[in-house]
Amino acid sequence: MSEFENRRKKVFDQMKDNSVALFFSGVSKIASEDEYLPFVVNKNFYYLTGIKQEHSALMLIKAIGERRAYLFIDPYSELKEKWTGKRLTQEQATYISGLNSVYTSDNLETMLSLALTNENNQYGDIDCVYLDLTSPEQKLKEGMFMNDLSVKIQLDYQKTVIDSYPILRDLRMVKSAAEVECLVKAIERTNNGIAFALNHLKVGMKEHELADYFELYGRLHERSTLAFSTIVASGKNATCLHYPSQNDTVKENDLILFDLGYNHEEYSADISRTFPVNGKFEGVQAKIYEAVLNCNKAVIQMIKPGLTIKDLQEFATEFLRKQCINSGLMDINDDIRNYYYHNVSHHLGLDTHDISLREKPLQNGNVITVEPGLYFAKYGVGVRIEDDVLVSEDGAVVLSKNIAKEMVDVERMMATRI
Ligand SMILES: [Mn+2]
Repeated sequence: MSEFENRRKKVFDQMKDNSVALFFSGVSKIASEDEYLPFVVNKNFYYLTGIKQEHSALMLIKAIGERRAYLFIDPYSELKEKWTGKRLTQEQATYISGLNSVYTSDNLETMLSLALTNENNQYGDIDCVYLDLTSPEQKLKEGMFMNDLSVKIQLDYQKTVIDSYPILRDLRMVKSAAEVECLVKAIERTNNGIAFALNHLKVGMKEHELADYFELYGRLHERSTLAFSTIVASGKNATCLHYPSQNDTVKENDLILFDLGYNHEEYSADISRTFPVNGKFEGVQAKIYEAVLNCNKAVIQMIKPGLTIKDLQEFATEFLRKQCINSGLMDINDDIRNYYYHNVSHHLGLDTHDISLREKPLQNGNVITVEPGLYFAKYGVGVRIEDDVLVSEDGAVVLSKNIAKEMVDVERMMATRI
């Protein structure tokens, strides 16, 4: 069974008998007259088909003793291809998705109507229809369309509408080997992009130039898209978590914080590292760096199925508190939340902050970030060290292990830049 077929099987397994499920790829958004924003496929649709073409749909029908899956794509058009580039043929769509029943998208409405009309229906009486109603992505991008469709199905066809989001969320939280491989590729390229940016690092340049070099590397290598807006922040700016302007000059005695990642096949890397511009961690910088690094390693060490992300956060907060007191960075009466003000972990996958049920205990196959940080504005220092790890029975497998983080390795890396 192919990867995508296997995923569809798991959705089928959870659908009620006599039901239909619909998934849509979405459409390109208008940027301005005759110009569209780059198309970003709906992640749940992609997860079930591997298809990245706009205006496509997947219909699953689960009748008693029968499972049917239909893919709908735009009719192949030579003219359209001359204007906007490659379009999938039905054969190519079958090859990618493993779906043998591929129809042109103008058939969707008729076929849905046939499936939902009870008289002489080859599938028997369908009772309910699954729609993706509440995934954050759906609410943002296709909310209006989904609401209209939901109303139509309830009023015109008298069918119950069920939210498919919980099914997809729970499936997507557990990664297959193929998904982990995509994440590893995204992470490896991100590692190369970091090295490329560091090779161009010079005192006196603007922070955004480093972000630009990182992004250029991705574009030069398979035009890798960004998993999220690149963060490069030097000195005190690193104490702002999503520091947007990146217009300051990089100074010799600053630390510089990178939080960045590329996609590979829609899967996101999410990596943070902090480097000394002059090549050496000094004084208070070294103290802060060491506290964060110790915390990063301690959290990775404790990860196992059964714990929750909340457990990791509580552990990390207490760990950082003790580290800061012991190394004299913080007074015993001071509140650690003044210096550590975000979460230590989130799920990672097709979305950088992947859809998940945060309170659900970790399972084999989850991929999460581990990203403690400390931010001391009074010293002009912000440090975050973020790895991407796979949860397994034997603990955490660090997918980003090739990206230097030990102080000696980081210093060696800075000394051997090209
Ligand atoms: Mn992150």
